[in-house]
Amino acid sequence: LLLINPNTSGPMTESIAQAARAVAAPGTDVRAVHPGFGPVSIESHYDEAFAAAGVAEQLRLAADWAPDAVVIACFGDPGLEAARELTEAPVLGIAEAAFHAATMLATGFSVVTTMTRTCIMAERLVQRYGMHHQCRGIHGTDIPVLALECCDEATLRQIEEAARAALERDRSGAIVLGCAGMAPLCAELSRRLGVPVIDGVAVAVKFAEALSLLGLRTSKRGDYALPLPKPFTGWAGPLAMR
Ligand code: 5HY
Repeated sequence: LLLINPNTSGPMTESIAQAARAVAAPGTDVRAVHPGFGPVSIESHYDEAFAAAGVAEQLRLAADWAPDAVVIACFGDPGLEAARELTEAPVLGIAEAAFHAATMLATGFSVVTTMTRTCIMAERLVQRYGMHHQCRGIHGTDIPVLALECCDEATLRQIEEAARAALERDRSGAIVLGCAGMAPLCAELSRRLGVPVIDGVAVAVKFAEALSLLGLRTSKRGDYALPLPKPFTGWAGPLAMR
């Protein structure tokens, strides 16, 4: 399983990998990577533009060992559709996976994420994935993504309180964690809140295993067919389809 952290923070890649390996089946070899270029955290549309290209770069680099499945471990699911064009393996974004899991556990869920300005990204994903009836609210905490790398009790309490307020305000039954960096907090938050708290990293890994074991792969008919070969100029030259 290819696990891509689309930001370039090494410590965050490692914490995401630990969360994935904690739930992966014994036979699943999780190979965690991040792009060779781009932002250390993804907190804006500008960051996300480069992250999407970084996801494509890592998929192209992994082509020679042909992953059985791919997980994009950033809550904006950057580069998800382009990634699906590049491989026959199932490709899962952690937001899409978490949304689907939440709809199986509660009639309504709330998202608690990092910077408030990134809520628009989750809102657009909810619309794109058709989850607008089940997602009852998306709430920022203005915790910077990289602040989660050394999450103290105060930060954990801040996320807990935001989730508690969201459950009340939205009349939700479950919480979706809006950042891959929150993965290590999932179990403790679920214990404190007494509701399902869904970490998209763990869910995406198990969904990916399930699809792979069922032999279900990305369709190559229509818009997920391989991109047409054409030259790419400048630094992107090596990323061109031959
Ligand atoms: C993430 N950013 O999961 C998102 C969180 C967000 O660098 N990893 C990031 O707020 O979009």
